[in-house]
Amino acid sequence: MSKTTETSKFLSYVLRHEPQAIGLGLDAEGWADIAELIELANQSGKEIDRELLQHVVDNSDKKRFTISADGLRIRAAQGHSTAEVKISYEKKSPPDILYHGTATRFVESIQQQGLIAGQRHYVHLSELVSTATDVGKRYGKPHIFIVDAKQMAADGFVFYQSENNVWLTEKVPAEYLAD
Ligand code: HQG
Repeated sequence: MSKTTETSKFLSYVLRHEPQAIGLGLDAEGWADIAELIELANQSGKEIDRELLQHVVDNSDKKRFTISADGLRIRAAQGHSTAEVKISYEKKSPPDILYHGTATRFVESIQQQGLIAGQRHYVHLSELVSTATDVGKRYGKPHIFIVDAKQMAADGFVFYQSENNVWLTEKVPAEYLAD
């Protein structure tokens, strides 16, 4: 694994899931102080400096991380599970159709229960089948669900879009899913 990928995974871990693993604090919007993050990472044996951090942020295929305009703070754009964070995403009207990629072994359960957020704060949906396919492949043979986002929005379900264009919603009941 390259140093860039390794650092990206480390950042996902501490900025989305377990900031306490290195003693890091995140505010409710998910922001960490970059100088503090670097110091704590180094103390825990991860060699990171500002340059490497910037390189990871600039080269993230999914633009997973955002650096604040003043250059002092960093956060993960989405995907959080830690209770410390509750990003105030802006509500946004979704496209008519969105996609969710999963693995074939989850299909039956999803058809029964709908899509649930699980550990994360939201269900993640994408505008492109290709993105959904890549997401599904992480867990096995991919299966794509088509989400009737237009009907969900009409029925009062709220959607958000993260800084890196992932669509988020709290759940998708089975009646809005097709495959
Ligand atoms: C599944 C990546 C059984 C769901 C991606 C998924 C994404 C159910 C898994 C982001 C279920 C959760 C998130 C139900 C949902 N029964 N299984 N009722 N409802 N599931 O990783 O959406 O590379 O927490 O289909 O690009 O796969 O990390 O969510 O397979 O945007 O930046 O439960 O992570 O981004 O898995 O992926 P996850 P996800 P990064």
